[in-house]
Amino acid sequence: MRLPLIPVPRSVQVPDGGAPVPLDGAVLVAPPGVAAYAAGLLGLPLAEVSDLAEASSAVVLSEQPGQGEEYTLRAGEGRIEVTGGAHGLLRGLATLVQLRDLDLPDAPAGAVPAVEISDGPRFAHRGLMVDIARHFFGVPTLERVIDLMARYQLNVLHLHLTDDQGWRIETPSRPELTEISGRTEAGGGPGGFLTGEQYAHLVGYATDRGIAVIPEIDMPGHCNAALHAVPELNSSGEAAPANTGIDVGFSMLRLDNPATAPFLTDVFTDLAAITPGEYLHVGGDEVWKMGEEEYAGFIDLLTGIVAETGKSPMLWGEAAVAGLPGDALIQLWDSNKDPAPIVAAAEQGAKVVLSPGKRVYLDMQYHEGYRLGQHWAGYVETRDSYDWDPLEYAPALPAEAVVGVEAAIWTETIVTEDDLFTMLLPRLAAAAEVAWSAQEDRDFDDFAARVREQAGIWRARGYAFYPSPQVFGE
Ligand code: TNX
Repeated sequence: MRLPLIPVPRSVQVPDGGAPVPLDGAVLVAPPGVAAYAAGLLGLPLAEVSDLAEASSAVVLSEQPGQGEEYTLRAGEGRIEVTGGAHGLLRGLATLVQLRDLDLPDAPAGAVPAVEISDGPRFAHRGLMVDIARHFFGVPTLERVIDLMARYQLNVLHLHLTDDQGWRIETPSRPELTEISGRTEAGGGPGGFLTGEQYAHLVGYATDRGIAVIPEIDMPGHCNAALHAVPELNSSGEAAPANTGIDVGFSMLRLDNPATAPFLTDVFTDLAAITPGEYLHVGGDEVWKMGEEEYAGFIDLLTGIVAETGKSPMLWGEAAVAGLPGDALIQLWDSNKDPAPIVAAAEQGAKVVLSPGKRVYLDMQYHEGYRLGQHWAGYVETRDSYDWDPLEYAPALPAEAVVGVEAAIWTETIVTEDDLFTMLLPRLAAAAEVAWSAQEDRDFDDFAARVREQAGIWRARGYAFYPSPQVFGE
């Protein structure tokens, strides 16, 4: 039996004639770090190891320190045992939930087939960037995004929190940012922003699922929301008008403005204070109207401020021209640009995450004339997101510098939650498998068959998706 799991695990063995394990009536034994989350996810009561002898069926999670995200899952004879490090247990749980939810011929509803799985990720960074600046998406939608990410073994949620159209994160040192630019968005809608409390809730929700949140404040371009809320950032001293269009590349801060450096220090210090993770993303993309020297000065300033906060900087690929510190994480996105500066930075120790537009920009239209999305990087159908090898994508990069893959969804044209999930699915599942599974275990037709099985869960959970003809047929 081929199990329709996504991403495809490293090794799956289905013993002949093994009886499925019913979850109905099972008890759960789990270490404290994951117990509450696992009990909620599986809907099982917690028990002690000493109770196991009497339990007719049980799920037992046992933590083995130092195993990273690797896990094993064994189901049979009334027991489901998952072993791994703290994060490995979470990945094993994601697989267990898929096994429970899928309609499998050999297991009744709610039961898990007898199986032995041993699994672990190809890449350490498996991300999704969500732009909540062009159009705002709040806590309920982002929780549903995180749920989906957890289901498919993704582990980094990158939130694009600011852009020309709005400022989406409460920034205590500069309250006017959200008071003024929290109310604007592309197309003139009401906007919105995350309060510090809501943001902390999301970070906790993600952390429970083994997902790190990387917040981005995009500077020194893509900053009209700041120019609109903070007059002194403008050379004229007057607030810029709000921007509700979707052009890029026009706005920028100025390095010689005495208000600029204190502003950046304030906002990134505030951001660091609500970020338990290692990285702050400082942007750096598409500053089209700035000279090279001023741009490099900005990148130095930004990476210096991030260092002061004790974090490491993440930046869009073009920032590599400035020369980056060895702890930088570079997000390569534009396949048309010369990769030499990124290669040079990688040779100095920087790491690279791959976000090639023509593969994993999930705001690209599925096909010509599709009702959502743009197409500057091409049309991106499911197979485009799936059929590529990250290590062959930028061959000049030292392989050890490539730490992962990050899909991105920009929201210029994406307004509703259904729009968002229609663009994410099924391509996010493809990106997740690219990032997790070994290249030699991947095959598009096989993936498409598994997506058809997974779509039942999407329907049941109310996730909109694009019925790609490549997957579902014409
Ligand atoms: C490029 S990718 C951008 C974004 C746009 C996106 C639209 C990148 C770093 N910048 O500002 O939203 O294209 O696809």
